Amino acid sequence: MQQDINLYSALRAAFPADLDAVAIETDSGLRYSWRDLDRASAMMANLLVSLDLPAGSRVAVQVDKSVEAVMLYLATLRAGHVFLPLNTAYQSAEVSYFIENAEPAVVVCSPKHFAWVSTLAFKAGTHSVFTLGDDRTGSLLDRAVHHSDQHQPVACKAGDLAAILYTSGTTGRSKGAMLSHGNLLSNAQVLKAYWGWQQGDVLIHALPIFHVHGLFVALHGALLNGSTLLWQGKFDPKLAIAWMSRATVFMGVPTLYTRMLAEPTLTREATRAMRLFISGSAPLLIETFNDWKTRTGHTILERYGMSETVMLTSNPYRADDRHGGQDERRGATVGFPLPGVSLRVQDDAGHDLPRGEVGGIQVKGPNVFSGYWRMPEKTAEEFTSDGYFKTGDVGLVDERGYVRIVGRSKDLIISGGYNVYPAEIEGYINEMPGVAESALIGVPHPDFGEVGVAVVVPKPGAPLQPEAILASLKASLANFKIPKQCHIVSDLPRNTMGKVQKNLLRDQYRGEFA
Ligand code: MLC
Ligand code: AMP
Repeated sequence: MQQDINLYSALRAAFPADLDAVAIETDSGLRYSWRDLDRASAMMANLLVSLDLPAGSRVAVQVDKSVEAVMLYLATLRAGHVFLPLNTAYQSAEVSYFIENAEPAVVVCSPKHFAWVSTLAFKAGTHSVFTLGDDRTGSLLDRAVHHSDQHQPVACKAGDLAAILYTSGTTGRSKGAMLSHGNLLSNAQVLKAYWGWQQGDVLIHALPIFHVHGLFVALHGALLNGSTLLWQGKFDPKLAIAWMSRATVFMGVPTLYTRMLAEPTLTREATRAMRLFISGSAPLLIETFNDWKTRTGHTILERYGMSETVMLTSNPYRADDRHGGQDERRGATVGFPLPGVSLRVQDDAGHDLPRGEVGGIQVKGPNVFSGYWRMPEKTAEEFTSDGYFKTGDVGLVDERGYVRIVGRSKDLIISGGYNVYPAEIEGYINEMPGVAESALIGVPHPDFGEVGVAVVVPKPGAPLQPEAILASLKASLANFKIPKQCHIVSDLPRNTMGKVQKNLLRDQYRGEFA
């Protein structure tokens, strides 16, 4: 259920009584207390208030991971504005689109990017541009320090916007998923109970904080439990394992698990103090699930979610008798719909499918977003007439009630937990001189799970070089979107309708990184 409360107030209420206890300890040895989080976010909130912006103004943030960036997120919630986090890998063409589309009143960027980001932002009508480095530098902190460390969070309705997360579309431009205070808080409360968060829990936070997984699932989980976070600016498998003797919870995308499995220090002894390992954002291979169990004795809990919905399903934390006493964490499944989430599988004609049959996964619940920012038609297309959100994931509910994801109806590659939309990359390649057409496909990769491979057809007689195509993409796009391989071919396989048969290309190139 959703409550009319500012998300920050709900998180603040869970802070421990001893505000001088350590809330966050970083990999560079810094320690921040709960009082530090409260006071610094109050100062930043007061800075935002001093700008006299309309309620619900967007605060777009593209900065390296730091505790101060968390404070800025909390400050934005407190002040009743809308947090818009951006992947640090995005380059100017990508950032330009987000700024023009979201029209943020405030933009916060890394000091090293101030020149180009501020040019874009002021052109788009942004009121203020601040900088924030990952070493406690930048104009945001310089300005915030002059403001009071007392701030009363703005009163909120459950439906008031808290964040906008951009997610690329299979066609056209990225869409901003609008998430409310109620969406985020209700999901965090459900996960707190479902995953058995308990006193004394300590979370290893190793993910970026510009996506649902690191920003909401991991951060809210710890804050709502008053739990200390061990904070990595960038994922370091050796350090994560070393920290496990004094932590209890770890959350990661599958790549983080495979990278830790490659470390000889990952043993039963090293993980003895740990209570829970959670994986999500991309499919966890059954080999990884099994290897982890063999090496550590722990069974990874896999869950499933999206930017538009936060968390939807989860394997059980503890076996209970809701499903005939049979509950356990099962590899290659994403578990059961979370309490409050209604999930169904439908065929293309809009009929509900029985257990065991594969179709489109649809969901409804207090966690599901209200729509895409300023895109009412796109929003309408993605919801059914009875209010279910069409996830674009294809799967089934098995005979025991576990949800299994078997594919996607959206043309999407998930690489190391980041989404790459082939349509966007193909659009760039097709604009290059000498290119007739192209296809981007996802193939298995031992580290990233899946990576993009570009298959390009030249115009007659055009001398195309794969390296030149990749270099040209690198100049404009975020690094994780760059295909890991490029092939020049004479034509693309098509079906009788003229549609490119990506499945045949995938079969042809699937061994590329095996
Ligand atoms: C980095 N590279 C990637 C990549 N990450 N390529 C493809 N896919 C990725 N995910 C590129 C780098 O630019 C570099 O290229 C080369 O690959 C090697 O980089 P690296 O140093 O090995 O990568 P690293 O910086 O260590 O990053 C890997 C990673 C990171 C796995 C730690 O990708 C990561 O943090 N992923 C987590 C993403 C995440 O949080 N997803 C949650 C989404 S929320 P070059 O050419 O520059 O050398 C969501 C909802 C839900 O999906 O359910 O949770
Ligand atoms: P994003 O748009 O970044 O939020 O990515 C959401 C997508 O990630 C979902 O629609 C799924 O396709 C995928 N995803 C998330 N968790 C899992 C999981 N455990 N298994 C398979 N796919 C997942």
